[in-house]
Amino acid sequence: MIVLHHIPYSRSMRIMWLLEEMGLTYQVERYSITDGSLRAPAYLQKSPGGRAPALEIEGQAVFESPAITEYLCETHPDLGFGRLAGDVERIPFLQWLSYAETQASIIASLNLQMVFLRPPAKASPVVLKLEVARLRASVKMLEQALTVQDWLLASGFSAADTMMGFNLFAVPFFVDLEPFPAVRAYIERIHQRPAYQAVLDAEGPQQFYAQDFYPVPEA
Ligand SMILES: N[C@@H](CCC(=O)N[C@@H](CS)C(=O)NCC(=O)O)C(=O)O
Repeated sequence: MIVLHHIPYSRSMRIMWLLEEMGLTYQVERYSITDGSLRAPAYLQKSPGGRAPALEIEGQAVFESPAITEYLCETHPDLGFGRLAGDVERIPFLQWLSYAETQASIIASLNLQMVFLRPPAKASPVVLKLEVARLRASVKMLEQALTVQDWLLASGFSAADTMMGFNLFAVPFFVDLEPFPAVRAYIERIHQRPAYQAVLDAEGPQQFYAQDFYPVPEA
């Protein structure tokens, strides 16, 4: 039995989407970032850092979304979502798995400063401006890659794309995507995949962001 420990509309969406793409049967245990459930001793045994996702599979718990993604791809090579050792795309595949986390760390910082911080705490507009600029630069890199191909790898859709899906759900809340037509078309392609739609149906309306866009406040 596979159990996904999941926070709606978080990085664990990556794993839910990959499980859907793979057609695997799984159960979902839902958590909230704010209610302390990630700090429960039973959960810390599965994910010692108290983070989601964690995946219980074949009698063990795996945490870190790139590791879970790689493990699922390696244990289901026939499904073709990974690029295993020896594949000509092995290096770009691994790079995109990690790059998704590089970009997600900026998103996490912006979430903390723009969504979670409550008065009297106040984020620094200078830091926010820098973080948004760094996120925009990371989107520009995606734009360059996606201008020449439909998916992150030239050979087609892969688990590199399921890693990036969560990021591109979150990025438009902080960066205007108008100057990035290839990224917008990529998001459109993601939404057209039945497995991604199944995730959205399971998630229901997002309740994480209270507004459509978070502009950087004036200094
Ligand atoms: N590098 C980890 C990051 C996991 C992570 O930080 N997840 C967030 C949700 S997107 C979380 O669990 N946050 C809870 C907290 O920070 O307390 C991964 O990719 O799985």
